[in-house]
Amino acid sequence: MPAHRNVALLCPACGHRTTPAPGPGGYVCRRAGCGAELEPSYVEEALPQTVIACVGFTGHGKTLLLTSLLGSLVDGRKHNLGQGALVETINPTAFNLVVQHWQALERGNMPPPTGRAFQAPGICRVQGIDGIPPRNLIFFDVAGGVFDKWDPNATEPGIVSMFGLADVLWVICSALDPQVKPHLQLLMQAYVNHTTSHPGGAALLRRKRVVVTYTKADRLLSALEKLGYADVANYLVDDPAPVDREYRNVLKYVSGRLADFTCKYVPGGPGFHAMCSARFHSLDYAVVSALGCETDGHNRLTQAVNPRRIVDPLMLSLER
Ligand SMILES: Nc1nc2c(ncn2[C@@H]2O[C@H](COP(=O)(O)OP(=O)(O)OP(=O)(O)O)[C@@H](O)[C@H]2O)c(=O)[nH]1
Ligand SMILES: [Mg+2]
Ligand SMILES: [Zn+2]
Repeated sequence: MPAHRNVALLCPACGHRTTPAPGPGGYVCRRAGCGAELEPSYVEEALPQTVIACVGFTGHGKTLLLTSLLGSLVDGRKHNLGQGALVETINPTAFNLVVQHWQALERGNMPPPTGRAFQAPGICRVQGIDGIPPRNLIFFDVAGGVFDKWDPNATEPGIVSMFGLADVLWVICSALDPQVKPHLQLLMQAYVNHTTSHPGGAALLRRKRVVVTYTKADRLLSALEKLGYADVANYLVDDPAPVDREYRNVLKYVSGRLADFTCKYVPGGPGFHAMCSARFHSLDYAVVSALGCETDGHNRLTQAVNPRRIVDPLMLSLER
């Protein structure tokens, strides 16, 4: 039997780790009740993988960030990952939706809110990024409603499994937004308590990274300026530099400035920062705008979609 059939990989349909079984078109998931087909290139080119899970209350911008990031990367739109960077989809069904949503945005239409709690993750292969060996990226997006009352015993098993598998948690927060519940510590405390109450839980957390991503930066600009973060506001407006050492230094600088902003101005920020610094492998901050402009309140964009800094959380997630 080829060695790759013994490699446990993540099944995009059920969100569990599986060793592939032979199937009609190549391979299928071995888990009872799933049996989904697995793409041969996914099974046979077993690249190292990074699992990224989006965590955040409803309406904070998880789906639009993933739509802008993955839709534009797969589309080959201009980005600062470098000329040789190649991003390819592995499970076309999950990506069809992302690409449809991205194309809707390019026509000025907003995609609908995330209905089902657990969605199949999107998997893509990235290569040719300076300093980052080829790897598979696996993105989970869930409906934020599950975080409003995080109860692992009552939550869909796919979501609990997602938390266990994630290498990086993207904590998605629309800071200073009166329309959405923004308490950062509440978002993570129940999950951290639950995990550390199990044997090995504290060690599991110490292997995970946290990247807080402040969304809807187009709405934050003037507040950032007023509160003494004009450097961060300028960073959002400037055109992104290509991914190189200097860019990485700037990312870390901005991350530090946003840590300061978190502890001073974000509800639940100081407790969150202290807890995540102590519990997780690393804690970084980024700020993005998936749209780059405001919506008109009727699901239309007021200008052409113009994402800002959406590659930053990804780069913070892939750094060693
Ligand atoms: N101005 C502005 N608004 C945004 C941006 N991103 C998201 N929004 C607004 O926030 C709303 C919610 O964004 P979603 O990405 O659907 O939020 P979500 O976190 O996926 O929400 P759930 O799926 O309900 O958990 C959108 O419909 C937009 O109105 C942005 O970059 N700029
Ligand atoms: Mg969503
Ligand atoms: Zn499966």
